[in-house]
Amino acid sequence: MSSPLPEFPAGFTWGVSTSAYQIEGATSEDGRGPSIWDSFTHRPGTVVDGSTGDVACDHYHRYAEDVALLAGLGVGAYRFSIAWPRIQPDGTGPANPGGLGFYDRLVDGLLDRGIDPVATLFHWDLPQALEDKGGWLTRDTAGRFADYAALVAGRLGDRVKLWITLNEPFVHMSYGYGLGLHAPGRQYLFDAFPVAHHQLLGHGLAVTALRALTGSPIGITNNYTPVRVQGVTDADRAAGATYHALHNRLFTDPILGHGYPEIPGTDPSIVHPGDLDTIAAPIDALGVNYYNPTGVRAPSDPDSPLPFDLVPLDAYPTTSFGWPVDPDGLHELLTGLRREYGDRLPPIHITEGGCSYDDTLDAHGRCHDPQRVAYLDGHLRALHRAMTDGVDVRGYYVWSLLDNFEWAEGYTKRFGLVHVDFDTLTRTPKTSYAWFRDTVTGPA
Ligand code: IFM
Repeated sequence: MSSPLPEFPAGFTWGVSTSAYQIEGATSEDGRGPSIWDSFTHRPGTVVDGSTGDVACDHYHRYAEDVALLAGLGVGAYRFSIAWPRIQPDGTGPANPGGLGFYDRLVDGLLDRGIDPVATLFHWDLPQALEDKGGWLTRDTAGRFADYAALVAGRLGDRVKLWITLNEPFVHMSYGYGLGLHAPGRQYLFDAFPVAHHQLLGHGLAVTALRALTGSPIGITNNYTPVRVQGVTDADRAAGATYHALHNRLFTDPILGHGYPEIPGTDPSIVHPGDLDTIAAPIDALGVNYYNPTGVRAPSDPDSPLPFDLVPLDAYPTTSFGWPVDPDGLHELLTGLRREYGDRLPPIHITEGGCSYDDTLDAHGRCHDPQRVAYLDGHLRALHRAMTDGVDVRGYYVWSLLDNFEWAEGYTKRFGLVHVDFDTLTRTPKTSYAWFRDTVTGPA
């Protein structure tokens, strides 16, 4: 942080991101139905601290305070997600007025403060009733998702400024249906491939449904990771290529019209004629979430069920999650996307970037988080270099506005620019909040 940050182009969007289950709480109010995350977190042993999102940051009741925090931050956009089970408690049928009303108030509150609402339609909280019918393993869920998207856009289509269909479908597939570490907690390994296809199909159908109801840009958000092969053998390189195909290409190739990459063990028979055209419906924005690179090598156990081992990268400092901090990885992945997809690549929005550290309040009630400031500073410089090198990036959203419920890690990982005391729900802006405000609004 020796020199001032380079200048970003006029019109570049600065924002912050959150998601419904991670902050809202109020899980049974105003007609909301149960989601797979309610069921999962209430099953003993699923979340490290035994916690749930029942209250989370209580954003559902405190959203006005949170909108004021956004206004104080000076951001131009706020990315939040809509909880499907608030809109359709059982995942089908007419919209629940109580659920739509909440997002209506939130969107208007943002617009009143000059903040663009950016809405993600699915950030992993599937209505439990749909999971009971097979969830994303079932083709029907794709159609249900498009119906839900239409209900939301019918109400908010005139005011949401950017639509994101799905958040990180790779993580939802692999953690939720492959490894069982997230809801719904299924452990199907490569048999989870239908979850990829049906999420993609749902995305494509939702894009078409949204087009009819909004003039705002539409995109999808993927999580990307530069693969660092840890080994020198052909088998290590092959393992790296497989992991790259799975994590980085499975959800991007078909959306950008390239069809599916070769992935060993996946069953192509679930892809019906016409599906790839539906999935490749043109999009206006690609959401990119970047946190860290991943070390990969050939499996050390010949009986491993996976065709790769994921290994720690010792050369980097780590966050409290143990994630390696490598700002150059952001430059590498952005220039790599540009190289791989060329002119098919839509404008990129970095819909998430951030880090968890063990942030505490000092004796004066302040929260000093210099590591987060350094993380963001380094990543914004890398982003700027990628833009100078020709990648079209329109915005950067910090994950997250608030410390929140970090899935299987419960409340043990803090990603916020604002500290949350989970006993009192008091919000305390951290040093990084002031730093980001100065970055967004320019020197005083
Ligand atoms: O908290 C998550 C978010 O829900 C999706 N992207 C990564 C974040 C940090 O793990």
